[in-house]
Amino acid sequence: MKKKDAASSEIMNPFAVTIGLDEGLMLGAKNHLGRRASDMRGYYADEAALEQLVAAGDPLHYEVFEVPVPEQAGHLMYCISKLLPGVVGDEYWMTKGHYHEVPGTAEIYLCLRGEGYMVMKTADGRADAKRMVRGQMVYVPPFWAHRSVNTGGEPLISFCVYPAEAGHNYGDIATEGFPQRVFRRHGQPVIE
Ligand code: S6P
Ligand code: ZN
Repeated sequence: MKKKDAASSEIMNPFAVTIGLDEGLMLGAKNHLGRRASDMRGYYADEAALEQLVAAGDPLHYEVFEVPVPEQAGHLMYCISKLLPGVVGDEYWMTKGHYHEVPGTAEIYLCLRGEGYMVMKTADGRADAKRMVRGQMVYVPPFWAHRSVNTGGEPLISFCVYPAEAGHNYGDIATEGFPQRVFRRHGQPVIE
């Protein structure tokens, strides 16, 4: 079924939202997603190290805050993504990563704090990674799966914006994985 677009709906009223740029939060967020170590099973190279982390208290890995808008073409969804620092074995903490369910939709990430990478891939075999530091904007074009990786010692905080109808496709990435991964080698991030 074709999703409605904003033009076929009532005109909504403008609104404003306060964002904690350094804390990585959105005041009044109605959607708050938190993923813990135990939610990341199957994503890291060192499964035993992940299980140790789960057994040692199952710490929070990342959070996403959203004040939702209608999931209709014409609207823009936006969020704050806060990825905490750490390693699983030698692999830096990362998000699951996803394609968009509507694959021809792009996304903008503006890094507000921390350091890391936006790791990306296409289904036809292309791969890329862009550095994320405060003030750096990464444009994720349509058809590119994307994952953020925190290579620093503080939270990696980003503001993201994408078409509201985009949705998330986690299934393909859960099976395909990303060809590029970021490991700590001699204390430094290395993309392998
Ligand atoms: C949504 C956008 C972000 C991620 C968030 C968590 O399109 O890319 O809000 O959802 O960074 O990552 P993931 O891969 O677990 O959804
Ligand atoms: Zn996305």
